[in-house]
Amino acid sequence: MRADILIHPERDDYPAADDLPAVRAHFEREGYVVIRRLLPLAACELARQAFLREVWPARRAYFKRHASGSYERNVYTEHGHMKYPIMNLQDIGGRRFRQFRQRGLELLTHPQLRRLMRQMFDEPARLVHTMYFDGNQATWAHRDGDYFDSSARGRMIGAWVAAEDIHPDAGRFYVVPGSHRALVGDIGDPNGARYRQQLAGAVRDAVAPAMKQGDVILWSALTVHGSLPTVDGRHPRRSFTGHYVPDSQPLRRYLSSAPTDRYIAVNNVPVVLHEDSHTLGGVLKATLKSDYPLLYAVLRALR
Ligand SMILES: O=C(O)CCC(=O)C(=O)O
Repeated sequence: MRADILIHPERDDYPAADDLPAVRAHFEREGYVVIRRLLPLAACELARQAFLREVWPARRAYFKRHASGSYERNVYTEHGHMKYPIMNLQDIGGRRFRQFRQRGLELLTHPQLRRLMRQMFDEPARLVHTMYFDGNQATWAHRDGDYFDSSARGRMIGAWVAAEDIHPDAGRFYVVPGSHRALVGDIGDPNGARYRQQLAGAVRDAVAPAMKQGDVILWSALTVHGSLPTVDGRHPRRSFTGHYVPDSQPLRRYLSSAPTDRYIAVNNVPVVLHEDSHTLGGVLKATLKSDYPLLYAVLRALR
């Protein structure tokens, strides 16, 4: 645990999901809110099991990673957890991981979450970015809105979904209450050292809620958050995150100029695709990475 982070004792007086005024008031005041048992345990379990069955044993397949932004194979911790999260499961191609992709996206677009997002935005939501976590990469302190956001600054909302009961020592997700209103002005390149230093400095007073299967944390695009260092590496932290924007607003990306108008629909929620899955070349590439990784590795080495 970082010695300089003060983790507040859990008060757990979060509003109930159906008390919308209280949910919104907490979110607007603190920059985050926890909703207990929002999602059915069975839906969490289907997604978690699909990971264990399809992705965890796949030593050779390539998945896009959050930390590097590149396609890499699974790296396992000394306790056998997949260390680096998978980014944008909607872009996984081929057939080999289709249950994981489908079940994960079904969880992030579940009618309960879809309804909550609609209420938060006063209009339907679009899912623009997703992640899956097994082990802990110890995510650096950041604000999502420095990487991408809705066209109206700060309106994007992140959701962290516990796919299982998360052990407190697994490297809990934390947020810095009130930070969505505290940091203003130019804080530089979000992949640069200055940014990381400045944001890490903002993490004095964090909240790291204890999360049980089906619990969800929502946070604002401008709220500083990350994950605590792992205390006991035996424990995984299986979870999905989704980032949502109001459907009427374009997604704004600060670090890439990739087009944003292609999507699939899952549970009636548009889910933005990030790879060129609309071209034959794009489909072939995505299929190679997951279903024929050895061939992909050879072609990559020849390039
Ligand atoms: O749980 C984590 O490690 C970080 C998740 C996160 O930062 C995000 O989804 O934006």
